[in-house]
Amino acid sequence: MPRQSSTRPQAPEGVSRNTKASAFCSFVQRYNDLVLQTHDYPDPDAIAAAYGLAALISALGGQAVICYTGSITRAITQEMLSILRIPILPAVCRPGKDSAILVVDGRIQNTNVTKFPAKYVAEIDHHPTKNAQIRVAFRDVRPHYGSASSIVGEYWRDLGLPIPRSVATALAIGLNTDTQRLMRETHIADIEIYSWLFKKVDRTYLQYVLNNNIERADFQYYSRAITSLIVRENFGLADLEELDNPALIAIIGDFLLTAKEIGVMLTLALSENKVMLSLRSEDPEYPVNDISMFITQGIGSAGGHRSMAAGTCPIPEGTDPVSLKKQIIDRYFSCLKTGYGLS
Ligand SMILES: [Mn+2]
Repeated sequence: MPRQSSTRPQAPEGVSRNTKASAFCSFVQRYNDLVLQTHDYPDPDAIAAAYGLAALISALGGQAVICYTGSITRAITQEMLSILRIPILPAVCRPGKDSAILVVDGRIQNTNVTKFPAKYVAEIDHHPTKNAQIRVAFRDVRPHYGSASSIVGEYWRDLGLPIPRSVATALAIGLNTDTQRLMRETHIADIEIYSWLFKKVDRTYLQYVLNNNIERADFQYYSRAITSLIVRENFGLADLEELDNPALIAIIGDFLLTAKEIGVMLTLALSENKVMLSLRSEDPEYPVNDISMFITQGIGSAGGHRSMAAGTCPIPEGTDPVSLKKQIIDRYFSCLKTGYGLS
């Protein structure tokens, strides 16, 4: 049972009863002590959306903590946490068995949401999925939206609550990052909420974070990516070898995709006992959510959007990672030959 508080959160007056924002208010009236869990290795969108929700729940009279599994590997993301004072618990935090968890920027059933032995009661996400839906107390899934931050921004706007500057700034960073500065999977709703947020953000800090996404130490991996790059038709492939940093793998994939000759990009890296995959596509005939699932079928897991996806393939004991990588690469390029025979 959700913890009952003597001061039950109330929906602000004048809120239309049929919006998702008011449904979220009703949910917070029932569950006013929540754990907000992002997908593993949270990116700026996941962190910002969780932060925006935690502040909103608090404004509605409830309370929430943010937790995640994996690590936050980007220096700029770490800095965003400290400057905006985002209260995120370290990866070692473990919710208790009575905790009520809301998953944000991912789905409860995703493999990239490591489960805690607690009660999963809600999900807010913008990724498409083929997983069956489980029963939850609250669900807001908008696969056509470019970011989870956009959904959370709309809650603030639609509830008519004064959004703190740090929350607006974080949401604007998350929205920009996931939509590649409003150029990827961007819905008109993302633009509309961005225009609303933009009036309330710290513009200097927003610009600083968005323009300083990489560090000098990353350049060696750019170098590896460029050296290892193979291009067949419009399919690109790069192998970064050892790199335990899914965010950087994706950033480098985005960079290579900006080459005119490349329309689809697979970037690989080895991390601990797994091969990590990051996929990007700007060719509508090659949706990488389908390609990623085809590549990892029976040997790993994957998912994402038409234009961005990620996956992992564990290296079985005694197996040579080189042969696993070869299998992944062969499957990837076979997508070209088979046309769109992805099932
Ligand atoms: Mn996202």
